[in-house]
Amino acid sequence: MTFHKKLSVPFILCLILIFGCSGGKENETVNSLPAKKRPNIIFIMTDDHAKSAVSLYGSKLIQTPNIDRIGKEGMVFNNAFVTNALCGPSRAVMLTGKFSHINGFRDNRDKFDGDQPTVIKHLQKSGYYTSMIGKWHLRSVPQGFDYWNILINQGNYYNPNMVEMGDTLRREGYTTDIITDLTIETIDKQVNREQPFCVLMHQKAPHRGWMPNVKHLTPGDTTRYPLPETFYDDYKNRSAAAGEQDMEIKNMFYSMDMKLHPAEEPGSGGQASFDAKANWENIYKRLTPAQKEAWDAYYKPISEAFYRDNPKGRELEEWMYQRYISDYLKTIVSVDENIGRLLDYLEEKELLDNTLIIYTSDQGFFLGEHGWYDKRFMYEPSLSIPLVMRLPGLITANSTTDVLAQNIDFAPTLLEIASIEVPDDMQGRSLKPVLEGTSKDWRDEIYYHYYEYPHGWHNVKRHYGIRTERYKLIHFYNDIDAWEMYDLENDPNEMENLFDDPAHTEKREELTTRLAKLRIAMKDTTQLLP
Ligand code: SGN
Ligand code: CA
Repeated sequence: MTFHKKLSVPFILCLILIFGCSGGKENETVNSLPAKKRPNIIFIMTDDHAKSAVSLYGSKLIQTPNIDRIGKEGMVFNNAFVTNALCGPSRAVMLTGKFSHINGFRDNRDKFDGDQPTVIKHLQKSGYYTSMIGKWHLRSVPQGFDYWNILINQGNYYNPNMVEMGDTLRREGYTTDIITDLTIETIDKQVNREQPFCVLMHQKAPHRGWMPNVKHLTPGDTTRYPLPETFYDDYKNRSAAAGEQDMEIKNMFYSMDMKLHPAEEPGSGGQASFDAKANWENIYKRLTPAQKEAWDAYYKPISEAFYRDNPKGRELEEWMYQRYISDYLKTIVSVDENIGRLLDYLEEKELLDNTLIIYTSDQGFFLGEHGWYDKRFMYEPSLSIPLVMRLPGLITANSTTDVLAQNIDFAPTLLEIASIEVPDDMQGRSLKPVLEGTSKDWRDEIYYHYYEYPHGWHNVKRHYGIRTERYKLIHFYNDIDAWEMYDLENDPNEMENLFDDPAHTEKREELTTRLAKLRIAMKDTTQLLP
């Protein structure tokens, strides 16, 4: 990796304020365990990685041997979910252990109130060296980190500008590799210290744009991926919310999504006012001459064949699906190989025995289910996240769990594993007893609330809901008042809304009452009016 140009020096004042008062905490502990006995923490989070694209969950699309290794040497969570399937909100939940309506970050327009307590601040205060590398997306300056180096906003797949403690640098290379390099460098500086470390490694991949590393682009590649059963969904038997979204693959952008050149833009891409072509030109311009050459060698023949063959109707839709999935998965190949590189490094430095490693994603993603890409809905593909954790001594290898876990649980889990008392106002629960195999009375329902409407991308209406082991109830509100209920055992693809089915009246009443109670218990007083 080479660093070139120093572009600007923003945030300096904030840094002086933040870092000027956060030093000198190295050997402080707030509990009986000496700091060095406490495990290090590596929290790896990707952006938009669907469970269906992880081989240990039985993916039909990809092999992810290194993510699988974390799971096989630790615990696999089969039922892990988010509270709000959008990037910024998920990150705010992870940091605070509180729902969006409490931490104040409801949708991607919000600015995270960094003055509030976070798991990172607690870890730092108790003696951990804390660091954050990669996608931040919370719009305020990171607080509570001894070191941070973040992408600006969504960041770029190639040659990203990154803000390192306030200084912006353009780094040359592929971002997934760069974030991993920086993580390893950060850990390497901590290896011989008594102080435990906690690093958040937040990859941009596999977020939209889906730009693979050129080394994974083999011209002439003809791999075909299976279409999901529900690809040609007609959205009947559901509320209007499912039909009125703007996240159908057939409307994707021809330029930035399909990588066609030259590209007309027949679809809305989820946001008709967005100038996709100009955006794509700016992204392409950032590539080095060598990257452009390898890029064009792969994508130019694809464009030429597309315009020559001029597919229409279902042939076009399926072509778009294949194009999308092919690039999406290639970005995950890089994620996985970099995790392998990180694991090898940890093994070489003998850090594997005393480091908690977590792999997860900020939410799930639609990979063609219902004809969609993106997330937001409380439906299974976006509500669910991959989640694996590894810490020998605490977690028995090859263990799995079906408990209903949620990203709200990450903060209390890290605290309890670091022997720090979990503050009463955190709304999640520590998963430590689950990891140890001693949990009793685990929750039997989870709560969800999505807010980014009518502004923002993809036109998904506001909604909240409850999911139990078997059932799900969702209320869409704002400019609609519609309910959906699913039996996940008989209808795992969520195609039959049972809300008005007389045979399910009793279940509907039960879930409606439970959801109302859950809203009160979670202190969600959001107005449900337009
Ligand atoms: C971008 C994407 C959207 C995506 C949001 C939120 N458009 O705006 O498709 O839903 O991010 O994603 S893009 O054309 O600019 O890529 S999130 O993961 O950050 O919440
Ligand atoms: Ca995301």
